[in-house]
Amino acid sequence: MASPSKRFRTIEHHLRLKDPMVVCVTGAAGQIAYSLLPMLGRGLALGTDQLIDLRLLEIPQAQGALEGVVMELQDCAYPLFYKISYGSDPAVLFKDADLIIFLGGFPRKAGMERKELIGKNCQIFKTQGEALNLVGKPTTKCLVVANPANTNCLALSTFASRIPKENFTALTRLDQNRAVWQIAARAKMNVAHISRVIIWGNHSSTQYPDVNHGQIATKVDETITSKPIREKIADNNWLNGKFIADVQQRGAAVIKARKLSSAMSAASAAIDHVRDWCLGTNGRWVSMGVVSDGAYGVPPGLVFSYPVVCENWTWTIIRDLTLDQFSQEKICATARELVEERRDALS
Ligand SMILES: NC(=O)c1ccc[n+]([C@@H]2O[C@H](COP(=O)([O-])OP(=O)(O)OC[C@H]3O[C@@H](n4cnc5c(N)ncnc54)[C@H](O)[C@@H]3O)[C@@H](O)[C@H]2O)c1
Ligand SMILES: *[C@@H]1O[C@H](CO)[C@@H](O)[C@H](O)[C@H]1NC(C)=O
Ligand SMILES: *[C@@H]1O[C@H](CO)[C@@H](O)[C@H](O)[C@H]1NC(C)=O
Ligand SMILES: CC(=O)N[C@H]1CO[C@H](CO)[C@@H](O)[C@@H]1O
Repeated sequence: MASPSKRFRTIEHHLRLKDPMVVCVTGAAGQIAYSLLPMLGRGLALGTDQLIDLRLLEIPQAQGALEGVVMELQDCAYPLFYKISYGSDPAVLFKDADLIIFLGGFPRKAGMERKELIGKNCQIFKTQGEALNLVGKPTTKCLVVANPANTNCLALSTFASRIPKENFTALTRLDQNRAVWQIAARAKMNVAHISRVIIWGNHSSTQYPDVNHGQIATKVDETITSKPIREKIADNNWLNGKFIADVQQRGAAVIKARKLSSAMSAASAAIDHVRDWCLGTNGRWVSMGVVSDGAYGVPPGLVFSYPVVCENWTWTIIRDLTLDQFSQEKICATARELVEERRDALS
């Protein structure tokens, strides 16, 4: 029998692929895109049977660099890329898109005020939201990665009001993945054993990585049993202190070491996010920035990271978790910040 990789490149396999989905990536000449596009081409986000009509968006000044990226993508010869196009006009590239991954944004420069950064990015997401509203399908799904991700996502959905709010999500999966690795390392287990670790709130240093509902599975003889993370790790000082701070500050630690912001891990998390949204989580909890309906006391309309389960492009918030006072305070603080930011963004 042919190996899976052989089958993947045969004409017989190719003839059975699903009709192309239109997938657009913005900021396509940037760092994250450079790691993300090969994963997309290998079918890690939408499945190895899903053809992709790929559209790449960049600002006019970056079209030269983007051409180079396109040449390399052609040279990867991914059978799943049915077509590759690129340009600088969102009204052309967003037309009939099924999925748009927003990586493009204005970077924070030294000495720049938070408000100025928010203003610059909201302008971008306003322009792109308006274009999407004109040419997008009502079923277009959007993932916002560019920072400030939660508020950019809110601005985008505000200006693309023809598309239901549930179709917009922001990335907090990177924070979840960071948290899960730390827990697994501490417990001397593989990450596959860890479940139900939650990221609440903003993708920033006020996010709250919550292990109170988390489990660690162990296999004893032939049976798999789960224990609460708190019981297994048995170190509340670490869990309530250094663990939370390290996850919150991880982005800054990577910048300090690499002199560049996280890109490979952000790309990998974005792929995880899309795969789970599209193909479903099969009951697993994952964290996503989604529009709040007031769940857990978060002001409605904010894009807030919640624990969700997904199936076939729909997400559902996990409800009725019991939150202790520590958790409530942390969730409240991150929500308060996002309310402020919404005010700045929409003013
Ligand atoms: N949510 C997360 O977990 C997470 C993690 C890491 C990085 N990020 C954010 O993701 C974004 C991308 O990061 P990166 O390292 O790839 O940055 P980068 O600077 O390498 O790439 C960004 C690209 O976006 C392009 N761009 C700017 N404005 C645009 C516009 N209006 N339309 C289309 N493209 C535009 C730029 O030309 C640039 O090529 C940043 O905002 C970063 O802060 C988010
Ligand atoms: C929310 O997170 C973003 C990063 O995505 C950050 O730029 C912003 O300052 C945070 N907001 C607040 C109010 O802290
Ligand atoms: C997924 O949802 C779409 C749109 O609602 C529907 O057409 C499709 O049949 C669903 N697929 C599965 C496998 O449930
Ligand atoms: C994920 C999600 O909720 N998707 C919705 C997107 O919008 C369409 C309507 O246009 C809904 O049917 C989907 O459920």
